[in-house]
Amino acid sequence: MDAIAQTRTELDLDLVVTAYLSDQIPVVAEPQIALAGRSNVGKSTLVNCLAGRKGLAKISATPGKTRSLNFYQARATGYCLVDLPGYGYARCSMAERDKWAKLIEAYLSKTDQLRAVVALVDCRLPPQRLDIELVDWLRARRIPMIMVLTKADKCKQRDREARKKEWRELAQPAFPPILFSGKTGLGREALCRVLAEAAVNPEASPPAP
Ligand SMILES: Nc1nc2c(ncn2[C@@H]2O[C@H](COP(=O)(O)OP(=O)(O)OP(=O)(O)O)[C@@H](O)[C@H]2O)c(=O)[nH]1
Ligand SMILES: [Mg+2]
Repeated sequence: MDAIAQTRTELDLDLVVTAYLSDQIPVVAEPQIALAGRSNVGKSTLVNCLAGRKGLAKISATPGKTRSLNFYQARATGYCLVDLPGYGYARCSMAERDKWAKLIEAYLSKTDQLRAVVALVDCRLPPQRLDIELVDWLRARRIPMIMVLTKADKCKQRDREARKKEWRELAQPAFPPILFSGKTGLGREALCRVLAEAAVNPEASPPAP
């Protein structure tokens, strides 16, 4: 199925691997796109929205729900989405961030197939320190970035556009920031198109070591 046809349907996502520790991280041959962002920002909700299946990824109003790397294979498109644990919520955030960084570094060192990282930020909030750290971290590793502004259904149109502009200037992502709502499906098709493009984009190939 070509990428355009795929954007009109649900992504056929299957959870194939869950890794809690670095030695559980698999070597996956397919192109991969990872989802990163603070706890509670809506990463797992986005997976479910793309798949059109509410119970595929576990979501929770309590931050810190996802504690593992979860690999979802998008069968028809041939790439993997990797739902990363959220970070930056616990009080001991330095230790938590250190753990997050180690797990992600372990992941990055095992794959040369990472094509891009989707950086999710909450549309309702001005850029947060942890969001900026993530963006800087990705930029330092030359990992192409797709910015997704989540919970757009809870944000006024004027504020949404202002935030989008702010992030475009701040992060200079590989693609224009996407306003997204897991509740209404806003931005879903645009994101599917960008994911399909990023997965095959030779410009967006392995990050610098
Ligand atoms: N209104 C609205 N609520 C959302 C949206 N996305 C996520 N939520 C809610 O935000 C909460 C957290 O969502 P999750 O998808 O579990 O967030 P996460 O980023 O995976 O969180 P961790 O696994 O802790 O890192 C849940 O209560 C969701 O229902 C959205 O687009 N709109
Ligand atoms: Mg989650």
